[in-house]
Parts: sequence; C-alpha cells; structure tokens
Amino acid sequence: MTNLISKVDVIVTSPARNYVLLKITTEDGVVGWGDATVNGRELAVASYLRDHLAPILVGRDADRIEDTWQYLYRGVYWRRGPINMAAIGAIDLALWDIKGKSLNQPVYQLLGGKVRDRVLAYTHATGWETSELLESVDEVLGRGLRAVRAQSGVPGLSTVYGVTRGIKRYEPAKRDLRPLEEEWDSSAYLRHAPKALAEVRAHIGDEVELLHDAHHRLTPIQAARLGKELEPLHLFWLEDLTPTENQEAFDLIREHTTTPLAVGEVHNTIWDCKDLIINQRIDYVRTCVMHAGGISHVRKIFDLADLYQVKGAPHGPSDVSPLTMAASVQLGMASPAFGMQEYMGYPEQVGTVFSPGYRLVDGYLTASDAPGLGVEIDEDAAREQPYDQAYLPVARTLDGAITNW
Ligand code: CS2
Ligand code: MG
Repeated sequence: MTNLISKVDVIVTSPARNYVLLKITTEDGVVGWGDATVNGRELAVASYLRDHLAPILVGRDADRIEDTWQYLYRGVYWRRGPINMAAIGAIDLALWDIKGKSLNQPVYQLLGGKVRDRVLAYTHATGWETSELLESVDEVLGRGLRAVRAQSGVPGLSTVYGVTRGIKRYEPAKRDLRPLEEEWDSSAYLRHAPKALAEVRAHIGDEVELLHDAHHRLTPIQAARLGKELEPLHLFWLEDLTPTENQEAFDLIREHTTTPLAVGEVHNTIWDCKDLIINQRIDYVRTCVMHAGGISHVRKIFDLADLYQVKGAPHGPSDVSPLTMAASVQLGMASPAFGMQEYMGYPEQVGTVFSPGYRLVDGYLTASDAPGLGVEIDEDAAREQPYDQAYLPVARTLDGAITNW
C-alpha cells in the first residue's frame, strides 16, 4: 500500500504578516499543510522548497515520514541551517497532517496518545512605561492566562526588543525595504529591568508564572548578574540571556544563579542543544517544532531532554503560523518532557487564512481532535494576500557598533 505524493505547492501569503505555506497533495486526494516561515527570509525558504525539494518529493510515498526526513536531511549533504531545516520541518508537518487525515486520527494519537490533558501556555505583556506594562499584564491575566512574559522599555533608549512605544500589539518584523536600526545599551537595561520586573511581581502576586526574555543581548557575566538579582522574583524562566553559540557561557551563568534558564529559539537541530541538555546547562529548551525539522526531529530533542529533566518549551511567536502552533500543541499532548508553550497570539487578519483548531482555555492549550494537525486553510484567501517585504530589525550599541538584536 502506498500513498504517493502527486503535487507540492508553495504559497507565500501575508495576512498582516508573512507566512510560507506548503501544500502536499497525494494521488488519492489527501492534502497536508506545512509552515516554513523564517521571519524576514521567507522567499529563500519558499524558493528552496519550490525549486529544489518539490520536484524530488513528487512520486515519493507520503506515508514514509521518517524515511523522507532522512532522505532530505542526509540528501542535502550540507546539513542543518535555518532555511534547510525549516523546509524539512514544513514537509514533515505536512506529512504528519496527511497521515492523520489518511488514518482519521489527530496527530497526537499517532505519537502514542495523550500524556497530559492540556498544555500550559504563556503569552506576552508589553509596555514602554511600567504603568503600561502592568495594564498589559492585567489584560493578559484577564484572558485567563496563568503565565506571562513581561517586557518593558528602558529609560534613555528609544527602542527595545519586545516593546513598541504607544502600540499595544508588538510585532518583531517591520514592513520595509531595509531592516529598521534599533539602539541598545546593556548597562541601561540592567539598571532598569530588575526594577520593572519587581513591580510586575508585586502587582501579580506569587502565584502567576512570570517570564522574561533578554533576547541574546548580554555578556555571560552580565547575564549572571541579572539572574542573581532576579532570584527573589522566582521567575519561571529567564530566556536567551546570551547568544546560544557560546554554550560554555551557560556554565558561568549557572555558577551564579538558580534562576531557571531557557534558550533555543534559533536552534535548528538536536546538535545545537545536545550539549546544553546533557550538561544540564539549561532548564527549558525552546526549539521550535517547525524550525528544527518538524515533529519527527523535535520529539527526539524532547526525548533527550526528558533524560535530564530539561523541559521542552517551543518557540511560538506570531511569526510561526498557526500550523506550527497546532503541530507544537499536538506534540505537547504526547511528549512527556513538554513543559510550556509560548503562545504570542496572532493579528486578527491571520484568521482569514488559518482556522487553527486548537483552543486556549484557562491558560492552557488543547489540541484539536480533528484528523491530522486540525488546521483548516483558506487557500483563496492566502493567495489573495501576497508577500509583503518585511525584515527583523538590527541593533547597534550607543557607539554605533552592530550588536545582537
Ligand atoms: C522572541 C521572538 O518569542 C520570542 O521569544 O524572541 O519574538 C523573536 O524575536 C522572533 O520570533 C524573531 O522572528
Ligand atoms: Mg525569545
């Protein structure tokens, strides 16, 4: 019995922000959808899928998900990399979607069935002034969430990651022909962030989980200082304190603080996080289900993490589509190591293309029980809203040198 792939389509759509959609159709008419969005580099991954992978997928057996993964991963020879792995991730998602639809089961059943009833989620609160941040936190908690990530402005700076002055909804990529240039000063940030977060903790009390993202900006010793200063606030985690490439930095941070550490949204294979996990340098691995080769690969990462009591907590910003979010929640239902799901939420217009199926109730996400990933796509609406150039910002320190955004 085979289920041959007959057609592979790539659609770059922009319902308020850009997404790369992959549609795989089999000879017996089953359609699977995948997401291959790499924020700010959408056309590169679309071309890779359309020009290099689609032609070699046609005629393959859609049922052989792991074999296709191995074929594409080993077959590229160059291995790893964000574009390659997002493309493989999109194909993997679409094939799991097809398998679920062919067998009339939600994907979590095919992964071994539920190990939990629902997946804990957090979302973002953002405000330039602390008073605005507290309002935003209240709004998040008012929606029933039990965990909130707080990001505030920094006095003396005009721009900061995660916050837009005067605008409630933050979106990292800006529509423009060139990246916006932001400014950054770690000293100013380190002076202000602990005070703002302490106000948030005092405002919400002890029971709400509080998180914060430093977005790769600090040196190891600055990171250690921040972790230590925030210890009394009992954060759920402190995210991306330092760039993940320097993995030994986490040993230094760990020597100084018991604040839990999360990292990994830019990882794209198990090789990027293996040493962090087995050396217990981190507490949460944030690898995104699509960016790291799909469900097939990320479940291996989380199974490795499980051996070391590290939890999986996938990246879930608005720049990965509701298809990736659905795949993440399906995996979360079936993965013992799953600890938390980022759920940033989406601009309303995204709903013109995606009907996601998963539900956010009382601060927890539950997977759709529909066959496959459970996401309905309005293909016409996607085609009617074409790609619109947008980039993530770049950042410079006050002396004008480029730093990590
Ligand atoms: C972030 C992201 O969600 C997060 O934790 O760090 O917003 C990140 O900046 C974007 O996904 C980049 O595209
Ligand atoms: Mg982050």
